[in-house]
Amino acid sequence: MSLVKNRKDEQLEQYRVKDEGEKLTTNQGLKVAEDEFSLKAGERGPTLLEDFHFREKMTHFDHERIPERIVHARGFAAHGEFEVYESMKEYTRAGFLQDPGVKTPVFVRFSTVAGSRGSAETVRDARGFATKFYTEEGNYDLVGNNIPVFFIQDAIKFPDLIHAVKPEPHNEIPQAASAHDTFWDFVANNQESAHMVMWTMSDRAIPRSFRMMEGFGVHTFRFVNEEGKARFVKFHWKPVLGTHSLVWDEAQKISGKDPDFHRRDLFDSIENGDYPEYELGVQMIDEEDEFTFDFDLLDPTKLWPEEDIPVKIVGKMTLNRNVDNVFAETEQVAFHPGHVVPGIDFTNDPLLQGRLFSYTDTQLIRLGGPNFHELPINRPVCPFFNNQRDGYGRHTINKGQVAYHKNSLAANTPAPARPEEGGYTHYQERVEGYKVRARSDSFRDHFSQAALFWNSMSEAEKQHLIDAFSFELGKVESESVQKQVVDMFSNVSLELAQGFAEAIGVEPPQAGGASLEKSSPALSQENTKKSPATRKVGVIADDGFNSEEVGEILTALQKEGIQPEIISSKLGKLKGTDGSELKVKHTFLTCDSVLFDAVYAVGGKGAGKRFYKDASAFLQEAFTHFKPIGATHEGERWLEAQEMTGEPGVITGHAPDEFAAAFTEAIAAHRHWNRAV
Ligand code: HDD
Repeated sequence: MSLVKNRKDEQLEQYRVKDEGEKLTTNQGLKVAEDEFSLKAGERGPTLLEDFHFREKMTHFDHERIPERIVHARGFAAHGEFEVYESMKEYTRAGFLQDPGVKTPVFVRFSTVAGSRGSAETVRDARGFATKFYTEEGNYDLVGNNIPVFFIQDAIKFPDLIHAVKPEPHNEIPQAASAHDTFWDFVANNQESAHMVMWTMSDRAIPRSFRMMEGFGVHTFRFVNEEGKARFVKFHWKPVLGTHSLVWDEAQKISGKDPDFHRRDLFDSIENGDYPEYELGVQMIDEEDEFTFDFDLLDPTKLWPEEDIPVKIVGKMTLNRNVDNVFAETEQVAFHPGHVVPGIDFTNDPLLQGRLFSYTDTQLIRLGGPNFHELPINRPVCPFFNNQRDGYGRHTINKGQVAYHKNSLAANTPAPARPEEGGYTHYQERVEGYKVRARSDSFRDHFSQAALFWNSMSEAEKQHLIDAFSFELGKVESESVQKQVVDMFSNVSLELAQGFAEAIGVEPPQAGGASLEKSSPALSQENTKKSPATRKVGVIADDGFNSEEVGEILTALQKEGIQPEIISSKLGKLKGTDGSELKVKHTFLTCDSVLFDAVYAVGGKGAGKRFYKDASAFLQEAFTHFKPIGATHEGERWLEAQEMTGEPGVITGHAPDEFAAAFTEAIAAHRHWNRAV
């Protein structure tokens, strides 16, 4: 655990308890003399009701579970800090965005959306990216996803969307997956989902790591400055390591080999001191320009192309501390898009408006009452005072006789604050209109930005999209639904619709496709940052490895922040040619090719037939997942035998320093799509 201290950390310290080394007591503080046998009438007799220790222990256990989140149930979180690079005073009066040098404590929870709390983490899904800033003006929550748009335009449809994507109610299948009839039936009959579906069928929905995905606030919010001038704003998190994904076959296999893949990655990185970092970016549009775009700024199925409206990078968040207790912190944390601070305000996006109701409502059932803000993880670091009282689980002991406003007995306190004292004032937007249940015409174009996304993809990414649609629709049983989906996406791209129609046995459409030619290079992961740092390399070695060469190469890789882990046929230590040793971390039985970013085949004189078989399977799988592969000595011969030599991203046959440099570059490239597999 890091020694970093900040105000939130100090606050949490009051609640931390270490039981180790203490005497066992009841919750009333009574020391307990025996904890293995219940109190009985005779050694073989019935248990007695008066056994208060048994009753208390059992009752607590019986009540240990709370309802899981209806969405985003599977999540993992960490603490950190945010610091702004330059003052944002010109745009917003938000205190935490004013002073470089001021570190605001944050708590970030990443999640999948559809799966239950115990589901696998590398499923195809959007990822939640929820950040709580513990600012001096109160908590500010940016409750976003790793996808910049949403499936629906109006919150009233959220229960329908979620009912459709969750396991089907008659058999509770499938878990944490959208590859089933009800989801695709929803998509085809709610075509506003087209754009987000393009994202969930893309590589974005199978991130390599929580550390390597973008975050988006999705909605258009408002920044308001000291003078009361407002601008529309969209929020972005940009991962310093770049945005990288798994391949689908690999993601599915990881779900079985390590269902905790993403939390393990986050937890281990923080423990190693490889702190995940994300830069905060904002896109801003002046209020006067609200109607100058070919989409509606209030429509949450639309993004603002970064080439048209640049992302201004304004600060950095560093996650530097794991939680002490997952239930107390990660499970009990309560996010809410309505937790804002002065200088940040809402717009009339109908999805956002509905969210502003839903989040408190869900905490009431999940956390059992209206005092969830008093839980240590949810408490602001600034004091809070009001006339709210009582309710389940109340901790605060409010003194005095007055709990109402206005009053004279307490000199009319706690008193509302004026804006200059930090009081929140809502942006005074002029609104008028008839009371209607309707959708604006400006929300009706569902396909242009879906086509923009398609146009922006590289060839490999386009193929992944076709494959993903083919997989998902291939699992749908209703031919009618399959056909409707083909028809729907022929409005986005004929190539896409024809590609997956073919694969699922539906007559491919002959006409269609959007006329849009525009693309947005920022949407393609081909153009993301590339770095070898923190990449895991499986090093396959056995006794008799070439000590000098391997030693030099591993040191060079580690210098670049690459993390080699030795894999062999058994645990223990391997002896090299000069007697030096390598500690084995995994055997072929305890790990798998899919759990590594790259493989380095070292071999060793001791490697027999069985070893060769295991190593070959490992390499073959890495090869088909387009991973960087390096090989020296016996390893090189293994690759030759499998005809991998010379393929892109396969590094062999150099002097150790040249090999290490070429392999590092191949690792930084992430995957080598132009390989013949
Ligand atoms: Fe939501 C949780 C993100 C639309 C209702 N949502 C939740 C979480 C994230 C998001 C990251 C997990 C927070 C955590 O880690 O505890 N939700 C989004 C985004 C949306 C969105 C980016 C679209 C832009 N959500 C949305 C709508 C509704 C909800 C339209 C309902 C009207 N969301 C909820 C919820 C959850 C939730 C039911 C479940 C648990 C919770 O709130 O605390 O209230």
